[in-house]
Order: sequence, then C-alpha cells, then structure tokens
Amino acid sequence: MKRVLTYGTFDLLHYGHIEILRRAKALGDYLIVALSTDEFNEIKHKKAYHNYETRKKMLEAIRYVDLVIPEENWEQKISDVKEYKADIVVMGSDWANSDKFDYLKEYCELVFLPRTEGISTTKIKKDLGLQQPINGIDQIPSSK
Ligand code: C2G
Repeated sequence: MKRVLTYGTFDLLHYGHIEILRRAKALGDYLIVALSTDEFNEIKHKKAYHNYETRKKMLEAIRYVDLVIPEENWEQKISDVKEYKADIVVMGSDWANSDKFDYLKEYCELVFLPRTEGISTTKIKKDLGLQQPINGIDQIPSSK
C-alpha cells in the first residue's frame, strides 16, 4: 500500500487541481491531501473564496482523494509524513526547488509534476472580473 501526500489550498476547485490529484493518486494506492486552513491561508497571503470546511467537502467528493487533513503551518510536513506513513510527497512543479519541500527528500520520495497550464484560481477570479489582488491578497466582493 503506497501512500501519497500532497498539500494545497484547492480554492475554486478547477481541472488543474483535479489533474494534480489524479496524477498523485496514480503514483500510489492512497492519497492524503493536507488542506490549508483559513488561518494558514492568511500566513500564505491567500484569501480563499470558500472556507476550509467547504473546500474539504469538495475535495472529499473527488474519487482520487482518500483523506483530507488540515495544513496549519509550514512546519508540519515531516510529522505528517511520519504520522500518515507517506511514501511520496507530490506537488506541482511551481514548488520544485523550494525550501518548503526540498528537505522532505530525507524522509520520503519527493515528486514534482508539471503544473497544468492555462488555469489557476487567480486567473478564474481575474477572468470573472473579481477585484484585483490588493497587497497580494485577493479581494472578493462580498456576495450580495
Ligand atoms: N496546481 C497545478 N496546476 C495548476 C494549479 C495548481 O498543478 N494550474 C497544483 C499546485 O502546484 C499544487 C496544487 O495544485 O500542487 C494546489 O495548488 P494551490 O491550491 O494553489 O496550493 P498552494 O497555494 O500552492 O499551496 O504547503 C504547500 C502549500 O499549501 C501549497
């Protein structure tokens, strides 16, 4: 039983997210997604449209996902790998050569898969004419 672990915010779920989850699951038998909490998103300077509970429910509905756990800080990854017995950590290529992941290769296999081009949560917000990011934090008009 090969166990795969990945991390992310997964806001406004799109096919780029589905593609990384599909390919991550294809590398093993069990896929754990560490989902950024709303509080951790603030640390990441991200303002998700959907809150953690909604983003968690959406991920749990995806056939490739076996377990969703909270990602609360940058530092939890080694303990996650140990606690969930992850054999592989998989991320999109935008995270390659990042100090946020490279050290994990001491603890498990580390795989970066090509990002899906042409789609991102930021692009969706921009294309839908939602407010532009202010100081790097996406602003979304309150729903009427
Ligand atoms: N992704 C992708 N292709 C896209 C968009 C995203 O492959 N077009 C991948 C990212 O590389 C990442 C995953 O989908 O592996 C989730 O992306 P985000 O929700 O943007 O996650 P991010 O903010 O990068 O959070 O500790 C790590 C962070 O929590 C990662």
